[in-house]
Amino acid sequence: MKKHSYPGRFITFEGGEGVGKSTNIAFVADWLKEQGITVVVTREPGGTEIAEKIRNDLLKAHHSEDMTAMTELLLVFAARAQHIEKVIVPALQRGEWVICDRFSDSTMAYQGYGRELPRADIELLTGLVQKDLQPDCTLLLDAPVATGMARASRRAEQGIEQTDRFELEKLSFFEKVRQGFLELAAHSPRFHKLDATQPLDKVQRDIESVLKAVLSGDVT
Ligand code: Z5A
Repeated sequence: MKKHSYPGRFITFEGGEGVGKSTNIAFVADWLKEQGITVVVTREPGGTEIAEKIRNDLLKAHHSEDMTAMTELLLVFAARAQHIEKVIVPALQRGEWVICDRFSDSTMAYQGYGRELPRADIELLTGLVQKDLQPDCTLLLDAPVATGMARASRRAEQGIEQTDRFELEKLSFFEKVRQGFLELAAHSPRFHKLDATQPLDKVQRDIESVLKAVLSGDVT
């Protein structure tokens, strides 16, 4: 896929549950604003009214029937089509930086590696929905599955959080997802894999180095 030609930058955060995506996105948004950059923070699935409705159905733990893997895949892309056209591309056209919590690498990792849907189908849908849009830079926060799960459950104890449909999956599912992310990162120069088991301030110094490289044009 060729690079997009919009004046803004598109940065995505990827990784398993509880690795620190939301925490570090807040840090990145503040850091970029300090550099005088206008930032749009968004997430997938979601980011628009319609896409958030699709998210609710995707994450709802119990439906009266099972959701098939193909339905899940198509819902993810339906939400993404709306998100790209209504939020991501307009912001990039205005020259803003879009920081997105998950994007289509999550689809390849969860629906491709996790659910074992044909990767060629996912690539086909990616081309159809994204056209020439791909992230300029993807920060993969990597940690053992158990570490992310422990963090997420500690966070859940502190607030009111409902278990979502993915959280009902077995450990082996999340191991396949992690492996998927690692394989994607190994084959694409836009990925920056960061060790998310480090103390938060060290993870943030690592993220800062990547962002400085993006700003100076050394990356992408
Ligand atoms: N999904 C899919 O299947 N296909 C797709 O295409 C897309 C998504 C786009 C919703 O994702 C689900 O959608 C997701 C995959 C699927 N399901 N799963 N699993 P989500 O992003 O909304 O949910 P999530 O992945 O479960 O994210 P999360 O639990 O919100 O985790 P996080 O944002 O990465 O972590 P956090 O909230 O920033 O941090 C967790 C806790 O750890 C928190 O208390 C922090 O203070 C703490 N923390 C963070 N960093 C550190 C460090 N370095 N040290 C110690 N403690 C830390």
